[in-house]
Amino acid sequence: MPFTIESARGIFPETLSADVVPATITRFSQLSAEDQLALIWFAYLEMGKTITIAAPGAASMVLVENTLKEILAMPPLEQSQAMCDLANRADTPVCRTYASWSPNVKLGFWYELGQCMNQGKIAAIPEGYKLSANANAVLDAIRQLQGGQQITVLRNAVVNMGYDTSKISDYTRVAEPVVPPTDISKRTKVSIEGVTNSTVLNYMDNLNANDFGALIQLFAEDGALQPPFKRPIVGKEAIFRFFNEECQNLKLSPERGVLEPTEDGYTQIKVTGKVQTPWFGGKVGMDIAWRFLLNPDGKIFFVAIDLLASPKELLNLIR
Ligand code: ECH
Ligand code: GLY
Ligand code: GLY
Repeated sequence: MPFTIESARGIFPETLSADVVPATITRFSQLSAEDQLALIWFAYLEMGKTITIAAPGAASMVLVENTLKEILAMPPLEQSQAMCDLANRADTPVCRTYASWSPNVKLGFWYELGQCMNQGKIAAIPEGYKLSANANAVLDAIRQLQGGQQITVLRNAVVNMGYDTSKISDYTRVAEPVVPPTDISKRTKVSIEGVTNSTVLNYMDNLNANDFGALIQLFAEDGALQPPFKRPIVGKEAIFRFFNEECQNLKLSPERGVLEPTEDGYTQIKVTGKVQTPWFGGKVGMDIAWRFLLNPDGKIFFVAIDLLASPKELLNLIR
């Protein structure tokens, strides 16, 4: 076999991803828990002036209900402590429960806490809280980012909170129920300038239709998918779980691409375009590249999804 997952990660090396995102996440993670929470609160208030977050679905609210009630019942100082514990990744029952939730359930939980703060139902970030100099610098760095990069930093901060699951011997993963795929009659088809490959077109159309059953059939048994700034997820079973837990209701709008045969019957294809998350819809467009490597059977051996450094990168299709 000419490629390993590790070597496949290097296809289309000219692709410039938004390295400023992991750099900002690292700086953020070095702040105190108090600073982290206050910083997100301030960032959230500023962003809220121009973009609104969609309310989470009822199904994910049911999943966080008990924990929310528990926190609402606490005296204010304990509420603040519970939130700091989450940012500190402490070992508490709430932090263990939180750790078992999928990213969207975690985001829905904080969405509700934010609503409660606005309504004065739960301890807010103290009015006159002064961020440390470092925290102010990180907030400024976030202000400089493009919208898609800002929400990626926020999502990451939320996903990283709670107790470390690798330290919990057994836990049950909690995610929203999977919605049924879009009815065939209501599906849309993408068209991509420069690409007619059916695996790539079906990938986009099936993901847009939440048809994860059909989508996973496009992958090789030992195939891998690499989300932005993450290690590859390897094997059909793990990828299928990722689709069900984290990829519902995305909107992919690929625009253009290039295809070139490579070693031993493999084909590499790069596509660029926009992606919307259901949380922000059309208000935040993310500039994305997909770097596919298809095996000789036309199955996906590897696909990387990159958040691009700038809109200019949408036109960078150099091999
Ligand atoms: C408050 C203060 C106290 C602390 C906290 C607070 C609440 C914060 C809240 C934050 C909410 C943030 C949200 C962020 C959502 C971000 C979503 C993103 C989605 C990106 C998706 C992409 C998909 C790409 C993919 C493609 C594929 O082809 C394959 C699959 C996949 C304020 C109370 C914490 C409420 C809602 C960035 C890029 C294209 C890889 C998925
Ligand atoms: N409101 C967006 C989601 O539940 O994914
Ligand atoms: N933001 C990348 C992901 O969905 O994992």
